[in-house]
Amino acid sequence: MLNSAAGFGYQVKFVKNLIKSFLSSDTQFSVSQFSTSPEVHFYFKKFSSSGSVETDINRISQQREETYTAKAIRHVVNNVFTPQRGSRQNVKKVLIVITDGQSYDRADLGGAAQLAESKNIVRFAIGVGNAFDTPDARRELDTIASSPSNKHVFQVENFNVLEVIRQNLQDKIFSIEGSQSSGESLEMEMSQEGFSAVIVPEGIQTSIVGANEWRGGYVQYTTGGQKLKTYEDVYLEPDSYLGYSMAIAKSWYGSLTVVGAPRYKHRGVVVAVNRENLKKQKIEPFSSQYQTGEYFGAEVCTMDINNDDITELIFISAPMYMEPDREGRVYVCRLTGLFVECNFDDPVVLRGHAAVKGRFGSSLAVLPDLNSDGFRDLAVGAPLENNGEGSIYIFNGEGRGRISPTYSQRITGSEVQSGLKFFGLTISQSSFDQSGDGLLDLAVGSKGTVALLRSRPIVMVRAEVSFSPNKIPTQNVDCSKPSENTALICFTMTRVSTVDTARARIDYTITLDATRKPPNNRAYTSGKQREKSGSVDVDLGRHQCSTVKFLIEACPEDALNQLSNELKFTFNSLATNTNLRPSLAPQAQTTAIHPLGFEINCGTDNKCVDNLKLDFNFTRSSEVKVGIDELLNVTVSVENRGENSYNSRVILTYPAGLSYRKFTSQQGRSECISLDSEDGLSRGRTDCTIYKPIFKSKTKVFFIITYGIETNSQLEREIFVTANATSGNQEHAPTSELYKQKSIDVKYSIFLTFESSFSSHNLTPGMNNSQEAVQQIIKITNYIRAFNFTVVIRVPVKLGEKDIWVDLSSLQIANCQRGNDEEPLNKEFVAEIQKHKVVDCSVATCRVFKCNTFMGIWESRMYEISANFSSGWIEQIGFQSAKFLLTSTASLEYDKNQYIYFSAWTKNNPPVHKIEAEIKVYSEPDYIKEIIGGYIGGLAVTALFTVCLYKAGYFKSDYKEMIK
Ligand SMILES: [Ca+2]
Ligand SMILES: [Ca+2]
Ligand SMILES: [Ca+2]
Ligand SMILES: [Ca+2]
Repeated sequence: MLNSAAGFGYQVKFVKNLIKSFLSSDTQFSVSQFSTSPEVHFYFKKFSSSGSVETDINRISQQREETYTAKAIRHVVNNVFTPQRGSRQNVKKVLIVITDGQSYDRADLGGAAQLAESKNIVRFAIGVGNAFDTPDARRELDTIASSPSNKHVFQVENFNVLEVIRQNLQDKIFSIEGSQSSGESLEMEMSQEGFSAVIVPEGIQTSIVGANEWRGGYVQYTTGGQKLKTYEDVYLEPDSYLGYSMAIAKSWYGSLTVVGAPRYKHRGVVVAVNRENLKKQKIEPFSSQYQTGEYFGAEVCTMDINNDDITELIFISAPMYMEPDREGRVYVCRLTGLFVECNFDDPVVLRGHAAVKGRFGSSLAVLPDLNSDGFRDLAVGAPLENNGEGSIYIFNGEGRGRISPTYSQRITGSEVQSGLKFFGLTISQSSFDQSGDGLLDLAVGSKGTVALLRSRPIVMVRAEVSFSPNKIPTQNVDCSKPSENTALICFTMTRVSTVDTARARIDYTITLDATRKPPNNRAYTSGKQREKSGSVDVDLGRHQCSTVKFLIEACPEDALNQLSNELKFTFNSLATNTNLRPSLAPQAQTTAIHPLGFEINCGTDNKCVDNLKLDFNFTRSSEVKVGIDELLNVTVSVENRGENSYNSRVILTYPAGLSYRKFTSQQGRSECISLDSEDGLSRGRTDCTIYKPIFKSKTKVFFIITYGIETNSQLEREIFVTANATSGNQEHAPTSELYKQKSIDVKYSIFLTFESSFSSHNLTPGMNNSQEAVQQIIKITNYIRAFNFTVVIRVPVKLGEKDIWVDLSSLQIANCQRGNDEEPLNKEFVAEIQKHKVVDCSVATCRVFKCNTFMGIWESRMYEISANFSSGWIEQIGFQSAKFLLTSTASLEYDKNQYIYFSAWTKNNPPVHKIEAEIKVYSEPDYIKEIIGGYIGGLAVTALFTVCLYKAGYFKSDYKEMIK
């Protein structure tokens, strides 16, 4: 509708150009001019019959009357948009009103617009010049135009620039051409609707990838085709291609439409739209990762791995992502609640083979569970691999909502059929059994050909091993030879997927006692081998067995821990005439331990609780006499008062000075080995096994361990021995007695010899003033070991009331201390002396000298008693003429707790040595002195005695025999 106001020539030119731009399309035009009365210049019918109306338009002349816009609209609606005037059914009707907004029938504009609306006529109002200067004029344009007015009202400064809006108006008209409904989504045309589509609970959802200048989006329809919702993202840039790919993800909290826009900013983005509230999550790789042109989001797909109707994974492909050696990748994202987590920091990606071109990820399809492990699998197409031959990859879903990033299979186009091009360009989103074998098949598209790939049957193989006998005997066995056993190894193949026949060869290896490193294995086949291999052919449902004979070491040390025998097998499918070769289910256990245990007799609970009572003693020894005793016998007893005890042992420890000599079994079966202290500091250790391998219930052992004691051993004053009983049983009765420690005193042998001179003196009784010089030498020699001791010398000094010596104070012994004088026990000395002819400390008062000394081994020391006799004391004895002995003594004092005197015949008491002087009493004095000769004689005795010691082997420490 042209306004008859100013600028009419420009309006005519505008209309001509507008019509010209639609000439190639199926658009029809009618032109009217409005003033006081509207004038139709030509109807649709005329336009369609002539095809070009340029001449008609050139002939239009301006009316120059009043402006009645409402009246004109009503006229056009009622008289032009009618079938009689050539208006077609089921086409979009558009009314363009060019006006300056100054109509005389403004009050009726609303009604006129309503009338047009009721006939689904879309109205554009082009306001020219002053039309926007006044609010009334502006309102007039809004009233005329369809809503929203911002899309239907155009503004131009004046008529001569009408041309600038023509392109825009033309696009809008062009875009609504062919649409069924009016008044909305002018941007929907050219939308390429259906580029991708998904089925949703409400019906179907199709993408409109070209809508809004290729920003894209999607539309939701009911199954009946009624439009429900449209999703457009006005913030995306033009040419983003949102909707190029689309998938639905489901969670407990609702569902998402996952839509790819692979040309967004030339790198792509994926949008996850909440289907409830249309809230969106934008998914895009970090700027450090993305590549221009990678086509991120070219394909999206969602995977419910475990068939519980909840999506675990979302795959997003970027088929043009370039790596140095390959092209294309698929990002693996997880769905958490309604959030898509791609972890772009360290993304999980699926990749194909190295190839110059690959386009890996050009197609994605979630497959049924191909390998029958309970998890769905994924196919990814790479149609440009192998110079455009193409291939597809299979990735296996896994538990806990994951997918293995390593593909399980790659199928190239040439494997399927030679000459295929772009194999894997598409993969069918649903799989059915087309081959009729009950197994699902996979349709893969390539250029001009669809290939149907059959899936292989999946079978399961179970291995069983039984042993005969099923327990290794432990009771009353002959420990001199190994025991025999036979393993029966059986395999059973069962179907996992639908299949009637299947054959396979099983190659197996059994490793006996596999957890022990050779040569510690307790079982072996002939030739001491621990491994035995073989193979069997199996059919579906049938049991196939073979046997392996082997030996078990006789009475092994460890008869408690079972033999862990490992069976490994490999599966090699064999062809049958009807079926494809089977595959082994991935969950098949191809390695397993088949234990063989030892016989246990431990009651119904099969748990052995032993109750060991350990004790020991030192076998009649109350102390260790170093240098005297050569051996120490330790008697050990162990009793098992509970259930069978396994690998029972007794471990004794003993001090460094003892050395293991022998083991003597007294009762029961036991064996000991021992290791003496090597460094002289740590303790020696004796390790005894008791009834190896099983110390049965209610059994006892006794044995004696003999340790040698070296003469030069340096031991503590008290030594101790420990004994500890152990067993392999998990549990010991609480009343068990497993540990004992016992001590024994240690004494060191000592041995000394005494020698002294023998002197003879003649005295005349009654000559009180006569004197006789006396010199006695005592020599002490120390053998065996160095030690501290005291020599006690007792010298008679007084008989009755008379002094024996002239000057008592001069009686001294060098290096000795004088002690207290000791009174005799017997005061009646006359009769005693007359009877025994001896004057000693039993009848005389004696002076005591104590000589403390330390003497090394083989050292000697001499003490000298030197003084003058007086003769005045002799008279009181009543001798006229006689010979008697004046006897001093030398004895030893030492620490009796530490040392023991080596002398069996004195019961280990040290000797009391007598130092004797012979006194001869004559009626007449005799001055012959014999002192010197006597002294020499004494020394001769000493030398002889020493020679005797040597000859008897004293120096070999075997002097005990010699003394006897
Ligand atoms: Ca799931
Ligand atoms: Ca699977
Ligand atoms: Ca099939
Ligand atoms: Ca028990």
